[in-house]
Amino acid sequence: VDDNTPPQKLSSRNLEGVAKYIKDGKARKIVVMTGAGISTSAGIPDFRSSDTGLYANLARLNLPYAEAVFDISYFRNNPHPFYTLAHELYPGRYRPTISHSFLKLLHQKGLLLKLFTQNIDCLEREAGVPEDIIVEAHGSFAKQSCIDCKTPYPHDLMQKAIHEKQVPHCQQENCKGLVKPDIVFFGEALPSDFFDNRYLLSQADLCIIMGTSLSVHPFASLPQFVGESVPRVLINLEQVGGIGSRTDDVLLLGDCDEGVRKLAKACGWLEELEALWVTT
Ligand code: CNA
Repeated sequence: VDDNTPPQKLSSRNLEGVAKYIKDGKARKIVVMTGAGISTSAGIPDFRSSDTGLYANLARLNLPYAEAVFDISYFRNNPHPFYTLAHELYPGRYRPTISHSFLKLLHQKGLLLKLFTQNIDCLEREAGVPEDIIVEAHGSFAKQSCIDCKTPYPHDLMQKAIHEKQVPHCQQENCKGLVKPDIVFFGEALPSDFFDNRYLLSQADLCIIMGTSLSVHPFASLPQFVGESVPRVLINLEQVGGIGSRTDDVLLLGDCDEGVRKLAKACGWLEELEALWVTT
């Protein structure tokens, strides 16, 4: 659509239009999709930003190609690069951003139907979004198991291994397989939770997409399942995933913390949001 095509649901295809739609009570089932960009201001690098992204900074791990660090066959042969990275990314060091608190605020207001995140950093949980609202599409550091017999591995031992930069092994007799956090690697299936909750996208009355390059499938296809005339808002440094092609798509290009502050302000929630974030 060109910019002159009138929207069907929104009064205008901009921040004010989205805020009015929310304030008028038309957004009661919001689905949010997030990626690494909502955690960069917490100090966790994303993958694909050209200088600061993880892939641009993996040379020291001597990988054959950057994605190998999250490749299950590579991990079987050499788990050390992943564990070096896990040591840096492991939850506990980072604090949720105001973008995470915005998700908590939507939940508190009873407006958040589901949050689909690609992030593995657990910051959505730490910001107070309940576990049953979150679909961790690429898993997370919350659990870990043996890659061979799938037996869960105790969390305290995992924390110890990460802290001591050791590679943990399965404790089952006759197994001794490698243990890995239940993060979805390239070559592994997504959790059933992802597929079981996809139907919710067709029930959404507003979709917000934040901090993702929408380049990893099948996650990247989620916005297509949102109803044709349902507003989709992209809060991201760059335009991605064809968002902008529908009549009610809104692009809020820029930093996502800034974007959620502006949206909260336009909804009359800014003070509440800042207060929530400070106490997280
Ligand atoms: P990505 O491919 O690295 O894309 C990040 C996107 O966010 C890009 O479009 C950036 O332009 C944008 N971005 C970066 N910083 C900001 C900012 N401050 N404000 C707004 N936009 C910003 O990451 P995706 O999540 O799309 O890729 C999916 C991978 C990345 C998943 O499998 C994750 O597991 C994986 N990942 C997760 C984390 C984490 O958990 N924090 C960190 C790094 C990578």
